[in-house]
Amino acid sequence: MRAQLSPTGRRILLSTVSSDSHTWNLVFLQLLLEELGHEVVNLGPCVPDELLIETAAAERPDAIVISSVNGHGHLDGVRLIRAVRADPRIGGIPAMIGGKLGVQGSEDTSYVRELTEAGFDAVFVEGAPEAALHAFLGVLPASTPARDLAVGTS
Ligand code: B12
Repeated sequence: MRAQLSPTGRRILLSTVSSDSHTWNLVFLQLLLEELGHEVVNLGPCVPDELLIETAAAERPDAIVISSVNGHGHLDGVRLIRAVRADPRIGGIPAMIGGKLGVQGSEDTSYVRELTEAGFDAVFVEGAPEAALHAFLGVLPASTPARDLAVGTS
């Protein structure tokens, strides 16, 4: 059953990348986003690109939020977002990524440009306040009501 969306709530597909088995970052973000009035589908750890793409095509979220902390996020993220942008069903969905995306610590932000050029709309580097994510989601277009999706309208 779908939770009630707040007026500023968005339907979020939350995931990590295929190599990443860390879970509490996803749990934390799901709880935070739900507390802020968003509806979250959390795919959990080690998500194959194909699973994320097919879930996005089925769920038609307002945004895709990727969290990765194992240090491979900058590599897996580029591959993943290129695949998302190349798929005409979901290529226009706003997407953001954050966490511990590299292995050089919070000072290293060299991957931000690569991730944005590959297709992410926003990259939240380590230490960025989660409030920034909420603010970014808040400026996205209002959510399509779930009942409209159920009858297949767009
Ligand atoms: C628990 C843990 C594990 C557990 C995970 C168990 C599980 N089921 O989750 C296990 C033992 C499996 C594990 C494995 C590994 N881990 Co580990 N792990 C940790 C540890 C100790 C805690 C992570 C955690 O749960 N944090 C709690 C959550 C709530 O916080 P968080 O993850 O930091 O997420 C916050 C922010 O990053 C931010 N955030 C995250 N994503 C996003 C996204 C957006 C959009 C935004 C805005 C914010 C945001 O918000 C979250 C809440 O504040 C950290 C060290 C640490 N103290 O952080 C290392 C750590 C993440 N692991 C690390 C590594 C290297 C590994 C391994 C590669 C080790 C190895 N050689 O095998 C493997 C990787 C496995 C894999 N395939 O991914 C490194 C990553 C290094 C890096 N990125 O530079 C860390 C940082 C340890 C270290 N200091 O070296 N790990």
